[in-house]
Amino acid sequence: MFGRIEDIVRTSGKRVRDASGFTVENKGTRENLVTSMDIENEIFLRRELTSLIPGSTFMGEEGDDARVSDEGYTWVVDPIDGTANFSRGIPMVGISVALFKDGEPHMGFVHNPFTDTTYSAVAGGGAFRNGERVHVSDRELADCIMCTAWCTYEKSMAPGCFRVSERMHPMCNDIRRIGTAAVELGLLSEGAVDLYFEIRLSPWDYSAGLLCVKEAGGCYTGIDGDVDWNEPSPVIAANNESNMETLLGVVRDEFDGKRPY
Ligand code: LIP
Repeated sequence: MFGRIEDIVRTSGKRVRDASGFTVENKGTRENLVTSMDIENEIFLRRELTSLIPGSTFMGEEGDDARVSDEGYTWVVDPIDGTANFSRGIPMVGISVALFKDGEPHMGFVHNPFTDTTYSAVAGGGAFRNGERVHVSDRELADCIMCTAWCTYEKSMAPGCFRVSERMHPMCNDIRRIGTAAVELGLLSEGAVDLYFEIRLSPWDYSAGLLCVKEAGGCYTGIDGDVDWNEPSPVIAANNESNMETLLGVVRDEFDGKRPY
């Protein structure tokens, strides 16, 4: 099953990599884009993945409002994470596929077709990059690179995000804004980066990437408890508990300890 899912994800990646002539539209706010390739790839992934496991349900960024079921299998999919990058030809995008089993993350895949990189994980079975086992870094805070964003889709929350960056920057090595949560969490799982924070992400952005982080020995949390697998959530992730607690403390301080939406 693992190999067959990875094959489907990689096949969808070839379609995204070779796409041309796609249209770009706004979804809600001016900054929230959707391309015809997002929609086309979600249709492909929905068809192929639900056929793999008859009776499985599907939650996709571009589709209906399905929820992770407490029994059986649910796919949680972002057909192109980093749509703004994709629409501009910036080769940092992630096709993110998570398979939930009885309400918990079971398998996760994040594939960047432009770098031919696939992060993957199986619950209890470890995390991988192109089939090779990976582990988060052991860097202490002063040597950490943090991936983050400043809430592009809800810019009213940006000031708090900027303040988190302003406070973390002197404590760590540097900050990166790559524009795809899924790939940034994949980079955390392989030890390329060490911290991650966004105040508002959707389950399809982070479900696969957080399983990779956890199976690679990292940790994650929401702002006031666990991340939510069915609703948009803040996401704080790190290479170890100590660094996560430091980042979480700054985030909770800047957002009064609760999600601002
Ligand atoms: C994107 C995330 C990114 C976030 C963007 C956007 P999308 O997902 O991966 O980290 O900062 O605002 O949510 O919308 O391109 O699938």
